[in-house]
Amino acid sequence: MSGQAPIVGIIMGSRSDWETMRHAAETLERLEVPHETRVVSAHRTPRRLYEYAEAARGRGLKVIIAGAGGAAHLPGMAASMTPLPVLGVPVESHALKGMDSLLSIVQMPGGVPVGTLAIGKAGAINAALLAASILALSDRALGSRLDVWRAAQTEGVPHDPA
Ligand code: RP5
Repeated sequence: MSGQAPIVGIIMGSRSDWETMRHAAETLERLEVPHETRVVSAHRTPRRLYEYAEAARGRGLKVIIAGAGGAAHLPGMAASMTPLPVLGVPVESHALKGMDSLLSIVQMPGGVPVGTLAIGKAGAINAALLAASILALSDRALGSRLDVWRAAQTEGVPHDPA
C-alpha cells in the first residue's frame, strides 16, 4: 500500500516463493492493510534476516508473515528474534510437495511460537486473513472490511454444483 507505513511484513526465502506469497500480499491489498514484501533467506542471507527481525517492531510492524520452502527455517528463525506474532507459510517444494516445508515450520520448540498455515496458496491467503484478524482487534474499520470480505465469500458460493 503506497503512502502508509507498513504494519505487516511479508518475507520469503526466495524470489521463487513469490508465486505463492503474492496471494498473501494481494489479500492484504484487498483489505487495505499496509504491508511490505521482502526476500530474506535464513540460509543465504542470514545477516539480512537478523537485521530485519531485530528492527521489525521498532519500524512499526505488528505481524510478520514468513513463507519458505524445503528446509524452511525462515519463520522459526524470525520468531526467535522478534516478539511480534509470526505466521509461517509452507511453500510447496518440488521434491517433497511441501511436506518438508510444513514439518520444518510447524514443529517449533515450546517457547518460540510460529502460527503455521496450510501448504501453498491457501496458507498464504489464510496467513493474510489471520494477520488482518489480529490487527482488527484494535482496528474497528479493518474489522468491518473483514466482515464484508467474509460476506462476499459466502455470497460467492453457488448452490448448484454444475
Ligand atoms: C528456500 O528454498 C526458499 O524459501 C525456496 O522455497 C526454496 C528454493 O529456493 P530457490 O532455490 O528457488 O531460490 O530457501
